[in-house]
Amino acid sequence: MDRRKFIKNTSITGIAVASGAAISACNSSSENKPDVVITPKSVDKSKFPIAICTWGFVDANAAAGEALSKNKKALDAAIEGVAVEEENIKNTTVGKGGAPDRDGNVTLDACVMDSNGNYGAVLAVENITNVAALACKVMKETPHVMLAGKGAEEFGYSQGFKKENLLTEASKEALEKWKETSEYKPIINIENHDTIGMLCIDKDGDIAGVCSTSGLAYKMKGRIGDSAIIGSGLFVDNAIGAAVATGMGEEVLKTVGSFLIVELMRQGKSPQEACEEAIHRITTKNDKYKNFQVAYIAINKYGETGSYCIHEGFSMMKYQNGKNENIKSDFYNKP
Ligand code: SD4
Repeated sequence: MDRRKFIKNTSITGIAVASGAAISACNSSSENKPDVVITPKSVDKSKFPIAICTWGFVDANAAAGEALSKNKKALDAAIEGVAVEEENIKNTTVGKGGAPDRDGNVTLDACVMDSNGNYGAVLAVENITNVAALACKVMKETPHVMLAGKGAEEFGYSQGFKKENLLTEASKEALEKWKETSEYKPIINIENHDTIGMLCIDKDGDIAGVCSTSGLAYKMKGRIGDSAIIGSGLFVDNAIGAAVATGMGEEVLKTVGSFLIVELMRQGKSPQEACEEAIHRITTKNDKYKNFQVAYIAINKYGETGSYCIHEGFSMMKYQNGKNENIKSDFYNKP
């Protein structure tokens, strides 16, 4: 059987040709470079479960890790973890208490991807806190993958989500203060936490991910960032790995960063190398990179992880073997 046919006949769960502890590329010289395919036997499941998330969201990552330890599936655990920050009104970058757009509307973007490559997203949703769970409902209960604005909100109520005012007094005051200058200049490493992106591998070795945000503070009404967009804010391929982004969404969107990282891992790069290349893709194309932050985290099928960002100050949480650690990320912009 020739190689092309072999790949074609291979099931998506992955019969495989890779071996050893790292994903290796089948970089034959033929014009038809096959995908990396991983044999379930080469994955050491004793390393699992693992939960990683952007920034120092200790409680959110612990919640996901504990859910995974109780045998929850990767996506359910990630949604549970992210909900901790969506409900935290002190967090002005995610969910309830998130900073509004310049007209005072709190609009949330979120998406989920499961281990079968399914995707669901909601964009610019108002008055609903748990938008990652809502994105999951879009994935499971509708014939679509994305719902935006009022349609997403109404669908949420039909699914039992409650209507809440997401704009806190503190956010209102901060907006009034911002209006004194109305200078739109997204802050690098705002509050040292930001959009929450979470990637989980469950005990079975299956990968899923979630991304949830209130977007950039004082954005224009109607602005959508990367977080809910497949391939940009989040991408999961259960045969290879997953990646998730935080930071200046416009830059992530222009380089389709999370998809890029997963494809680089497919070609044999480690999660760390892939995150670095995705950041370099931005810094080489945009000489204004000193003015904004972008950060990525990634995990591969073996449970290896990586993270990289433009500016110092980003970190990743990692839960494994009952330990929940904050890991500082390496960064591009060094003096
Ligand atoms: C966005 N990436 O809407 C999100 C927001 C974020 O740091 O992560 N800010 O562009």
